[in-house]
Amino acid sequence: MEPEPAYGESLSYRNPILPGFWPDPSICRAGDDYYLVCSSFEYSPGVPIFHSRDLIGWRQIGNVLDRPGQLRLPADTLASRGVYAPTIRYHDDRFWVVTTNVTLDRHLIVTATDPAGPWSDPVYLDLPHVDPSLAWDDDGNCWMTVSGVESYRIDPRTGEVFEGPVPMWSGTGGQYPEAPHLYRVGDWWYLLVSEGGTHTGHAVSVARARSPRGPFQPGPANPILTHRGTDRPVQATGHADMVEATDGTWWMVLLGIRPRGQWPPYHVLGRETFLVPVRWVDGWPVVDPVSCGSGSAGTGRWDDRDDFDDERLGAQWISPRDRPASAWSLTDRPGWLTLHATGDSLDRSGATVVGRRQQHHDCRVSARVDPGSGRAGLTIRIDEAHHYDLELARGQARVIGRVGPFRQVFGECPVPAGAVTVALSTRTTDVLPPTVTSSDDLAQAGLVGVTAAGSDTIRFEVETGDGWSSLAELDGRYLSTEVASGFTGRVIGMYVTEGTAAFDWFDYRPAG
Ligand code: 6LW
Repeated sequence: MEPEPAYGESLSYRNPILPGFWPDPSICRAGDDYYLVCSSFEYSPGVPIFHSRDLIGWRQIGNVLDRPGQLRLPADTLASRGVYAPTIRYHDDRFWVVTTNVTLDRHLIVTATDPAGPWSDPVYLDLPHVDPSLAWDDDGNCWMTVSGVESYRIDPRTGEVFEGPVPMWSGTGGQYPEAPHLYRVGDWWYLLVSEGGTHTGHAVSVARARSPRGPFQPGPANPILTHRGTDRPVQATGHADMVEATDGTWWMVLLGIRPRGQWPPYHVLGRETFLVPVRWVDGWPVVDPVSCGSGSAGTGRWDDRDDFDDERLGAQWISPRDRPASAWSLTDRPGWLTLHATGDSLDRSGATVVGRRQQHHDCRVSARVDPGSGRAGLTIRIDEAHHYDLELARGQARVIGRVGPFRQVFGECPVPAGAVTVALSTRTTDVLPPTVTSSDDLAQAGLVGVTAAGSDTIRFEVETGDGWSSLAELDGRYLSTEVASGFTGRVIGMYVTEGTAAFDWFDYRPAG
């Protein structure tokens, strides 16, 4: 007989279950199906939604906020503002998502009978705080909990507020008590709260009460999950939600980061989604620390080639701020994604960018691009002030780096007219290779951006007809959240900043 899997380290799945910038996960179950949503910030469409049958393999089935009537992210929306921390619940034969557009300073609720969409127009609630969640009691009352932590009794269909704020429980004293979720388990109402901030102090704590109104009694072993002060490879664990599986076991999804380099560590993939089993001990949830399993890539298959042959743009494609319908087309040139310039610089919001998340520390992206008579290429970005671009314009390819106030051209070469194939690859090392003991060795090994803390290198290549030419290798740490600040991670995109360009295909491949 197969031994029962032990909790934690030896589970047969690999974390993160969603690698890349998919933070603030919320999960629900409807029959045998699980659904998960994440924050999307200044990117549209908003609130990516995933489906799974086993909690481990996830597939994006759409985006909850995918039309202007549901989401507006004007060009002046700041990076890392926009849509925060959604919650998804299944209740009364329908799906409910509540979230906050912090740019509008409003919470909103949308519903759907099919989680792949369409989702309804929003009902807005002008209540304070972030991280709204919904729970229904036996009397049919709907409680919206928010950071703080407090709750409001509302009508989720109209947005009417009947009662509140009702103070709940604010954790054990850590900063930013947030991400509250209420669960009915047996005769108790459990309140899960995150505290300590969403970076390395992050923690998850629990309290319970006989009624959603409280009084809440803290658990005996808070925080029930934190990696603060440890050398675990996954850090900043928190912002958790729980679900009861079909077999009666309980599971927690949460965010974490995978910092690289020894000191100070930095992370580039944003806050990612992890899964851990929950045990119930003496009436309280217990979780073990989060590990990555045997590899750093998630269990899912994330390699992805888009030939732009479909009628609809895939759900993985996101754009900073609103993406006007006039900015892109799959029909102007059939089999190609055509992009029209809406702004003339990637240094300012408003430019046309269609991208996807970088999900693996080591990956390779290639694309075939016809810049026409304009200016277009591939960009890897955190925000408008932190991006590296491989740009094609008037028979030249060049690499441009923008970091904070600095902007520089790093490499240039002529390219043939018409469509050109370009590539961008990322390569990381946690520590120095053993053969490298001096800065001369570094130069010999062709390693850039390497210090005693390890490396993160982004390489840009172009296919000129005579094979691949390397244009530049840049240090990736400047495209990290620690440098750029904010809540997001890297996105790799196709862009145009002058005229009209067309992309025949885009290929994303985890390396190794
Ligand atoms: C979110 C807060 C947090 O509202 O980060 O991780 C904020 N926790 O709960 C943005 O994602």
